Amino acid sequence: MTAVDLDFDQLNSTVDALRRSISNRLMYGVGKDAVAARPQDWLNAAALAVRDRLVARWMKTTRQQYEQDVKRVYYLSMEFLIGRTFTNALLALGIYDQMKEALASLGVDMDAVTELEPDAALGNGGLGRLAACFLDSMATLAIPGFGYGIRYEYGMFRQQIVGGEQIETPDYWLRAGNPWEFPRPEVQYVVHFGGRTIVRDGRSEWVDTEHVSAMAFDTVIPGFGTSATNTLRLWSARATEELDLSAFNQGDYRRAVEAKEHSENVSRLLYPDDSTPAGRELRLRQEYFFISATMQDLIRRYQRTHSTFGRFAEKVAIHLNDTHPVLAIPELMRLLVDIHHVPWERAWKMVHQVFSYTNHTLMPEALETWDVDLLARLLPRHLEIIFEINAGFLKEASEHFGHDIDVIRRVSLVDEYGQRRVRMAHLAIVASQKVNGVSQLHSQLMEREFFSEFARFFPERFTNVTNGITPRRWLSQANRPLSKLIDDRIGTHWRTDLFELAKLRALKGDPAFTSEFRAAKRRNKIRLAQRLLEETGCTIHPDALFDLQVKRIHEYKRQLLNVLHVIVRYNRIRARPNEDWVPRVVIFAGKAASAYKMAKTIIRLIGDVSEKVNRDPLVGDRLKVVFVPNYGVSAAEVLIPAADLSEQISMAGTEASGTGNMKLALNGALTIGTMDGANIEICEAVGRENMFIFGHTADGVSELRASGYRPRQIYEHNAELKLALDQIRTGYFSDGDPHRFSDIFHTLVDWGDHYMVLADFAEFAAAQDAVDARFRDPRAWTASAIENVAGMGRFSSDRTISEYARNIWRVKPLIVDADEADRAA
Ligand code: B1N
Repeated sequence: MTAVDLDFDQLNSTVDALRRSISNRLMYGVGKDAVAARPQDWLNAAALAVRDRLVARWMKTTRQQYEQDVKRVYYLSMEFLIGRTFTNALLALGIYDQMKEALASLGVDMDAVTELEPDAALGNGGLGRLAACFLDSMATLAIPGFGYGIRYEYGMFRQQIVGGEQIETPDYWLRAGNPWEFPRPEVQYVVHFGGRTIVRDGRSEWVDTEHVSAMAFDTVIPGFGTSATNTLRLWSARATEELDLSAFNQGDYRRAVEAKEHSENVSRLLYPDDSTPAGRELRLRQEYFFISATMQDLIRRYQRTHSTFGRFAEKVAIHLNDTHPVLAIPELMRLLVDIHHVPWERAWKMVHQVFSYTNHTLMPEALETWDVDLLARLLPRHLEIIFEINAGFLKEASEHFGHDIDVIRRVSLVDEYGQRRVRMAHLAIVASQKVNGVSQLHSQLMEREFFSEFARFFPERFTNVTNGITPRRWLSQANRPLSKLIDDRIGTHWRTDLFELAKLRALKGDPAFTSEFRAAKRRNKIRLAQRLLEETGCTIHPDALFDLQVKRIHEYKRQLLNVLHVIVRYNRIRARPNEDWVPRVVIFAGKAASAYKMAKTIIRLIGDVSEKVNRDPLVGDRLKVVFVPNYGVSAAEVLIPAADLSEQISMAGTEASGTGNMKLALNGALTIGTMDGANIEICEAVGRENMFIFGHTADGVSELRASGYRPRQIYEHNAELKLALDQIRTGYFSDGDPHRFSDIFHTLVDWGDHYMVLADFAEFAAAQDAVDARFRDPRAWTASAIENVAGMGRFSSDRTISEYARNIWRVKPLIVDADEADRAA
């Protein structure tokens, strides 16, 4: 920053200046008098005061981007799971303490009003949260990046547990207004659907379409410790004509309004379907809606400073966050060829240079495909383009693979088995210059198994970029006791260079540090215990081992393995109540996709087991089971810092990376986990002796499956496991009702146990015993916890984004201030 900017920022950062701004914003922004203001009004006024301070930086960054004619990255994602913004922005600006004091001087408790901010929950889970961490890192590293997505009016549903069952209620997060967004009614694009294609003068045209307009809403993304900012641009659907005038003039007012409603539905709600199939027409409309507006917008931005497309690939990188935005590929082809009259071959070359694609799952049922008939009806021109891309690709491929018809069928963009479908991952791979997985194991499985033919054909295309998390939100903001301790010992620089945490290793033997480290964890555990008491009426003791499994409910993540162990432990305690048990609180949190029956039954089972265990006087504080409703970013910020043990127990080969595993280890939890996803790299970083690794490896899983897996045999030979499963089957946890959980029993014992829960059970239980043994020795436990924190440097999303910037997008950071520009020149 220049000296002038610094002075300006400092002047604006004083308690006095903030107090004046808040009062002003309350009156002129919110339209309230201090005596009449409710807590929500104060929050909005304070948020506007913070936003004002961000805007100056934002304008400056945008100006510099134009001046330096930088290459820009467009990060296309159907999901951005941002959570709350207020505290995050205060920390980025370095005005947290001043704001707290300013609000206090106005008689407002900042902690209380902070809790009123709704989460921006525009995502399902890991994939959406990753996009949010990436925005934070791109801004912090001054990478000129734009997030593009949909401004859903209803985000991820709110989860309530009623009578043990998940009930979904809508999340209308915009109810109290959104002080962080800037509506841009002047930035609107028409998006077409339906119609048909014709050829006129040798050119394809898409005609007789229906239209929706996409209107931009911008949010500033502040960088930490820099004046650089970025933009998240979200599209909202508007009817192209306010009302259907013909219907209106015919006196059919209701039909006119309905048509408007219908076209605006496209940005109404987030599909709550994480890694489970959601093949519905409205979803396809959403995907096309947002990428069409985005492609038009980025072409317009490019054309503002360039008169031909000659430098397009030098100035633009477009990243596909999974296949959900893949229609951007045929859309860019269409815009270039049909609208801007670029010859096909040249357009295809440009498309290939700008796109890159990250795969986030290999679960066959989650790989997106779209019915050819549906595409023909909704996007006929795009289907033609996809067929043409496929023809070109198959021609090359059959030369390469020596006309092996089986291989050609497998790699084709169109799945011809049964009802014809377009394979979106194949389209992404064929068009992109780089394709990556999100952990070493996952990228390996992509190359060796799922996309092996593509990897042979395009070996230079495939690469790995292991996921990361932002230390600003997940340590600095969520865990203030530990952050403060770290600041005191090694300084504050770790926020932008997480490798600094390695310095903590030297403090492992320092008694003062270890006892303060333990005290910080205890404070977080007490905070969680208080929240749980308020919210669920459940009492837990902060000296117990807090054992967390917090993530979407899915069979592959194996919450059932955890529950089975809880039941076995419960039976053991009842059998030998006088033994010296390590007290444990097993905490579950997570949402089930609304149509995923088995996931919902698992929630029910957790609830029923918790009822039985928590009420058993013979068990007391030795074991408690809690299901925390409505898991989301804000809940995670309270739960994760309080964890002693992190459950990362997916069947090896199924969890692409995981990022909760990183958040928990960064907050000093020890991991019990399988050699899956990023667990393997965490293990490398923190040392196997500081984790509890168990279970089949990915290769082990394949071998067991090939050799004929028989779960019933395991059931019959493991008495403790058999008892637990029989209790589930006979209604021991369900008031004698044998039907409630019979599907769970049969899935595990009789129907093949697809995720090999029983195969890993014995080792899991043994690993849990090792956990208890370590926990009994607080010094050994704390030493391992410190090793975990110290080893987390490489899991900063700053490292991840640097890799994307260098190897995939080939973009350089913006030169942020004049001094730097001088130095560079
Ligand atoms: O993406 C995360 C990974 O850390 C997780 O391991 C992975 O499960 C997650 C369809 C998905 N993969 N696929 C999805 C989300 C929504 C949807 O509609 C699929 N989410 C993941 C970040 O890399």
